Amino acid sequence: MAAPASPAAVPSKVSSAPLAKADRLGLLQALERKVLWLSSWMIHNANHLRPSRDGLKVGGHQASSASCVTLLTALYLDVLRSVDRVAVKPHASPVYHALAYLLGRQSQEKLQSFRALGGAQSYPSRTKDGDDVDFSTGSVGLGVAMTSFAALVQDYARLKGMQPEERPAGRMVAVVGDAELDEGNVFEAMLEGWKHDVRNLWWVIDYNRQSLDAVVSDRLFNRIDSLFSAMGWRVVTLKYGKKLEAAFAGADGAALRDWIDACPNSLYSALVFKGGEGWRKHLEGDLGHLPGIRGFLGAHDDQSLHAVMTNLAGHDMETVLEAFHAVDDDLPTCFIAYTIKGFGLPFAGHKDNHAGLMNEAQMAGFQRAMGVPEGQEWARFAGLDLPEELLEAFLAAVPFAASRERRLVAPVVPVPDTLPLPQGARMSTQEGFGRILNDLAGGDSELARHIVTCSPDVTVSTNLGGWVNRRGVFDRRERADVFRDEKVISAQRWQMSPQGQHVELGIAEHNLFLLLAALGLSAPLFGARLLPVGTLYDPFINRGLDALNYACYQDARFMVVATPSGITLAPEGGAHQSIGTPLVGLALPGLACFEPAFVDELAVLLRWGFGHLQAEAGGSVYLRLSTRPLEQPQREIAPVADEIVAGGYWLKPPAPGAELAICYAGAVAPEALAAHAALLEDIPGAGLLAITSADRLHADWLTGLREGGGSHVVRLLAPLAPDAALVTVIDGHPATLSWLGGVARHRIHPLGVETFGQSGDIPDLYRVYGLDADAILDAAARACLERSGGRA
Ligand SMILES: Cc1ncc(C[n+]2csc(CCOP(=O)(O)OP(=O)(O)O)c2C)c(N)n1
Ligand SMILES: [Mg+2]
Repeated sequence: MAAPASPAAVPSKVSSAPLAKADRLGLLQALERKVLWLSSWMIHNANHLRPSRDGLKVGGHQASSASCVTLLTALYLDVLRSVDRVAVKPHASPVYHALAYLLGRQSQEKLQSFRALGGAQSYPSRTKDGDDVDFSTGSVGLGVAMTSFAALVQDYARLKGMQPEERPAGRMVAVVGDAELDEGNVFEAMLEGWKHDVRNLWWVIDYNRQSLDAVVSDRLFNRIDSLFSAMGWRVVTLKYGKKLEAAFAGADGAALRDWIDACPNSLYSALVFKGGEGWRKHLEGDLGHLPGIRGFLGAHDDQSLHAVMTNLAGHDMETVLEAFHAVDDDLPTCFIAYTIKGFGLPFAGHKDNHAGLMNEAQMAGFQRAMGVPEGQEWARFAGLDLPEELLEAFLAAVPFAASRERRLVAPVVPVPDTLPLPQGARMSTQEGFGRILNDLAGGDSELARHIVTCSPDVTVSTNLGGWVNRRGVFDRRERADVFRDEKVISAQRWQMSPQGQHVELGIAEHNLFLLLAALGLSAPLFGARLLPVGTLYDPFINRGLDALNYACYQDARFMVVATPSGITLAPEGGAHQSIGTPLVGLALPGLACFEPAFVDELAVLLRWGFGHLQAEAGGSVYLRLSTRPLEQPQREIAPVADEIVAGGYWLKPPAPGAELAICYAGAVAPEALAAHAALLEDIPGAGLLAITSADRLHADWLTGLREGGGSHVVRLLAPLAPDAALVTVIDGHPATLSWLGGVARHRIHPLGVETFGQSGDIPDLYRVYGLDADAILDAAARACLERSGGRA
């Protein structure tokens, strides 16, 4: 087996719980068997015993689960405390649920309906599972990285005194599949974690040297080991268990160790699958000339030889416990635990076992071996030869479960009725955003105290500079602003300290969304309410999209302010312009997407957003802003504030029975206004609809259709003639608004951007891409022609 470069010594020190060490170990080993049984049975039940109605394989991962039974049992039933927060590798979901079941936090019914509607989820889910999952996992690599950002957020809250004093720091723990380390996002997060000097972080790598398709390269882990060390992590390698170590201590044991160290991963895996006979043949062939090895082989029958040769540390409870308990500081620590995929199951080590399921006969054999009587498959202690009271008492005293309620609550931060409205005749929404935050930063409101901003190296260019000048950059330590101290004039004052309220990230957008996910869960995870606002360039939402999706899936609450957007960012060209992001906003659950045109609309939305982040049935918010300065309307916004939040209002109301309306979103407002003014000569009743949120309008429309009671968009369009035409226009994909034609069966002429952008100025680009006033008028003319029976 490929040996990591620098196996760390594992000091021995075991738990100081009242039970004697040996008793405790025995109990944990018994429960470990039970966890293996329950996780395997749960999957078997779902696939073989529950009637199938659709002919689909239900699935579940018996091999991936078996691989980390010891690690997870040790963690949950002995090592973790209730303040710790854990991301369990996705395919070990059954192990997690089995442990929760033993701890009385999961019902038998949910286990029986694993992967069925309402049952335990295939991959641990914070929102869909009822048994206290800390971090959802599923898309590999994300849960791992999430723990690093959670560690950062814990420090942010602690250093600001936002957590109760007496609450100790928890450990953020990821149980990681080794192939998860192929995901680049893990390393992006490691680098960012190093910059922020994160603490209390444990990554426990289930090093079974198998991924989905294959056995991993022997040379890989030498690299990975050194990567962790280079980032300042402690690396603890758990390679061999006690039985193997004892064999190594025997006669010619060093040769045995050398043999197994040098054994290629593929051969080791194949021999694990083949069993005792295979081991014997290879050891006789390679080391049979050594008397000590001959003695060793003679002393073991095939079964016990197999047990010794597969005694890797990740399956040796005693070794695992020693390693975990030996760490008593807050240095980020990576445990590389050698394991066998499918350990204890018939397909252990087989390279194709990822999706493998035991068949009926194999399961029957496994059940006999586990000593679980028929009919008692779900019984918590059946087949364990320890008294039930002892097991119950042990489980009742598990430190992790000491606090019944691990999900914390934090009081809602009051939001004022209105936010300050920046004054100015011409302004972009981006500038308006920066000025509103700057204004908040200058005050002393509760709201401002709970806002935390973050940005992936675009803080200044997304207009957060004013806020950061006033509120400072977060850092574990006070750091001087050297440029300022040296009297070098700069508009940016970046004072770094634990009081800072801005987290500056490197460019990786993926990290931004993971940080927002962690910040956005700080109330339930750490009991500290934070109102996170993250800024980035709109096109780069796609760069971090899986992490954004992940954040929303967990119901983390945050605001994304994406600016600049669209081809309105004209000189920057196609690589910096966004087309499809409004559709992302429309399609992503849990994220209310808005595209205001004017700063007074933005102020309404920001205010509402801070409430929405905190509302029970609320969610996250995405504001798609622009750098294009627009003439600001001088008006009282309050009368339309609710409509702005609902997604749209008539900027120029249509006459009853009007035959045409222009519906626009965002920065194309001047073109829509100009076209509308020109149209009024021919179509005096034409309306101009400001769409502030296609997303909210659309969602509300569908709800209305399903549940009756109408919807905002139906009411908005009601004054128009039944055969009226709509010309929609957005600096984004036209499908964002084209659905409006279906609301009241109006004829629709959607304008927007369908091909990649390029450099230019706004007049040129809007002309080329068909968003200017002429394009809108052309579309309106075609619509009128259609209505009069002419051909477009
Ligand atoms: C982002 C992502 N890509 C692909 C998959 C499909 N997938 C599921 S498991 C897996 C291999 C996991 O291997 P490893 O992390 O080593 O887990 P284990 O061996 O413990 O099962 C893959 C590719 C996924 N879940 N997420
Ligand atoms: Mg693996």
